[in-house]
Amino acid sequence: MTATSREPGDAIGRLKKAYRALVTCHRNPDGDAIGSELGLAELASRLGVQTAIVNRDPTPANLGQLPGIEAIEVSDRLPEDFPDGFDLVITVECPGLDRTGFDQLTRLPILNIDHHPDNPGYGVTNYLDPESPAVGEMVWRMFGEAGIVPSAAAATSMLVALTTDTGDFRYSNATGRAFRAAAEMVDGGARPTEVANWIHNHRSLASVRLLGEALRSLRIVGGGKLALITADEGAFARAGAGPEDTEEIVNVPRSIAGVEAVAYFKEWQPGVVRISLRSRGGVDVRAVAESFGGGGHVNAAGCTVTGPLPEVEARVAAAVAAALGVGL
Ligand SMILES: [Mn+2]
Repeated sequence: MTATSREPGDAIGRLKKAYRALVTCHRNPDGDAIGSELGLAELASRLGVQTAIVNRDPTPANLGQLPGIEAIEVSDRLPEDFPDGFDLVITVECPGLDRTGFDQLTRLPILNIDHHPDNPGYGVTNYLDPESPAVGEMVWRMFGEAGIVPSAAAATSMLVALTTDTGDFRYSNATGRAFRAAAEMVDGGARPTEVANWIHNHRSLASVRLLGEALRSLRIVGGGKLALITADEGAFARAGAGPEDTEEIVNVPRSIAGVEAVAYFKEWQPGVVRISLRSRGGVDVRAVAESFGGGGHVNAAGCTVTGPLPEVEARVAAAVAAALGVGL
């Protein structure tokens, strides 16, 4: 018998029946996955249920200071005593079981907790709410349903989940429901300033130096609509930066008034140019990326093109300008 519900009652009932649960989330975990796991671990413990949290990929560095984070084990295999030492698997934020990066999970009953609309309900118990702004908010509701007041640490974890999944309460899922849950979490001891610091103030020095290098290269073309930035081998060397330091940089030129698309050219390896494309509104940079063998979303895409940097820049800039309907 399987059960699927938008309400937390069945999930609480299933959790209460367990003695030890394996908790896991999707590969390359984000704040919602990690924060929800930590909230669930506290809820389980308060219900007398033991947990082991095992993720396939490391916790992002900026979440490393979350209270209770040391409970998360990162491994490419399930614990030695799986399945015998457990009687429940809880998957967090996984629209498909394969997203966990583990096989064998079906050897135990699965409690599937997710807010992705395409989750098919592969668990024995499925707590699925596509209207929820974050799985962290769904776990918050589980506490309410169980009549348990979360600790300030758990409230903080769930506020991290909600804050990251709503893009600091700026995305379309920043609904009244999201703000109401956040207000309860803050009343419950979560500190938004601390959460914002963890999420945002953990850049590496090398990434800020690389931002400087990239901004020095800034060119605005196409009548002010297209911004181009580049970090070549020399820029990476001067900044002491590597590929892991390139994130977020592309969003800086996108914030310039009038700019509708950005192309960011990264060459940390000679002759191989990684390109990140960003746009606003209906400007389809995915189509541009696809024409160079890459892919992504309409407003955020990428591709890798081999060849001399100036030549690659010229070809890709021309394609983005065409998508914008402007000349260079
Ligand atoms: Mn989520």
